Amino acid sequence: MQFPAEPFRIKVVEPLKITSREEREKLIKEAGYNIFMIPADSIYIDLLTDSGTSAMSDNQWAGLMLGDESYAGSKNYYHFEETVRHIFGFKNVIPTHQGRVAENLLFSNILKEGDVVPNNIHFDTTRANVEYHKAQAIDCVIDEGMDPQNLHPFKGNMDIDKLEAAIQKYGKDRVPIILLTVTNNSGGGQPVSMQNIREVSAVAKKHGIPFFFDACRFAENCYFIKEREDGYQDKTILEIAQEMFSYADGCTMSAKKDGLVNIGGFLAMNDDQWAQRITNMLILIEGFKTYGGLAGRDLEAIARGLKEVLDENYLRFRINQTRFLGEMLDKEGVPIVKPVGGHAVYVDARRFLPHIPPEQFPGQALVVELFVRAGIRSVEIGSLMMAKKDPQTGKMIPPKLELVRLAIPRRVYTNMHMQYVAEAIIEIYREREKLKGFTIEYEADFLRHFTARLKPIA
Ligand code: P70
Repeated sequence: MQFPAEPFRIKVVEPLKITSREEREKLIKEAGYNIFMIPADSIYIDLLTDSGTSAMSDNQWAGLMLGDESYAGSKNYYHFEETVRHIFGFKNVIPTHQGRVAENLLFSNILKEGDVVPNNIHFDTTRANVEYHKAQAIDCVIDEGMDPQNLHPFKGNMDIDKLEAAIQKYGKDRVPIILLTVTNNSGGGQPVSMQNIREVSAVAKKHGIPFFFDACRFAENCYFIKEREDGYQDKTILEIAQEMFSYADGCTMSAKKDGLVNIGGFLAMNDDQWAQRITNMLILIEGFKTYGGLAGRDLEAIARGLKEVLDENYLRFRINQTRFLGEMLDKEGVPIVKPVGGHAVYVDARRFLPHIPPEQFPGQALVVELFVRAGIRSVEIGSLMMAKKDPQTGKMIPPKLELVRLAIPRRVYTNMHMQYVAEAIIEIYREREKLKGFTIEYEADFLRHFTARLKPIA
């Protein structure tokens, strides 16, 4: 079978607007060639992010009706707490309205100026939250994880030597926490092996440093372990998750990914003192400890989503849908990051458009063309989003990779949608010499990709 069939059927539909090429040309021009500025209802297939874009199940929607909106002690909180404890195993469960608040609360309570936080690769918001506290975010992923062609099965693994070297260099007193992001989003949605998790945990224990997961896509990581790592083929996803989290002291979580909800997150940890300090701050900025910025019904949807995401039929479909989109592209020679990760396919724009230099944003050229030609929204992760400026000359220092991410929302699009996406990209690939680069007309001082205005090079 070419595709794994969807393990769900459609009960409610959301009609999609089909626009003409002329309409899309006008829209993107008005948007300053910035895909973040396009109204979502003018997009046919939206692959901007897999975060908060999941379709909830009938069971989750039914759960919303059981929302207990009591200020304190909502019954949905207890269901949520019990579910998180069962899967993640951590004693204290602190709800937040999304992942970056969990990060902020954690770092506000443990980081001080000059500290260092190692991770496989920090996601942008994690890095920003570390740096906001005047600490340094260090990426210690294995070298294979930075090579788009390397077929290592666990490209999200932490390089244990790099981790040890960082602890040696800065001293363990300046490393208040070790993080591990599963799957490794910034490296292409690549998994971390259980063996590697054990090794990271051993290093953390040896030095007495707490070890936390950034657990957004934990279930997808567990599926890869089951598929690829010896000894896990006969274990359930729940058993794999429980083992994985047993090696750590806590986690931050954006439930907008593997929680299968549109909003929500949490922090969970074993240490009572940390939990108490963080809870006090939660009450200051998010709300009481039994709702943390969410409604009771949201907590119910998360509790139900966390159980559903462990379903192996769901995960098999999920991971294979992403993989098959990647394989359709790969078969036609379109350069992509391999192996395909869990939540997205990443097109290698540098090899796709070698005639467009990084200063002219090859990834953005592809993003714009994909929208104009087919109404598909993707996102550039290259020189527009990630470049740094040389402080002396002001010249742009391009990042290592020029990528375009096609992130797949969970349970939202069918395989036929994926085929449409693949065909559009393959068509563009065949005519790739025609694509031209862009220059920047306006940019903000930081996070410029969100608001930049661009101009096509004639
Ligand atoms: C994404 C979104 C969010 C995220 C994450 C990891 C590993 C924490 C968070 C923060 C963000 C995004 C990027 C581009 C376009 C739209 C959205 N990732 N850790 O798509 O969680 O958003 O709940 O605060 O991936 O990768 P939260």
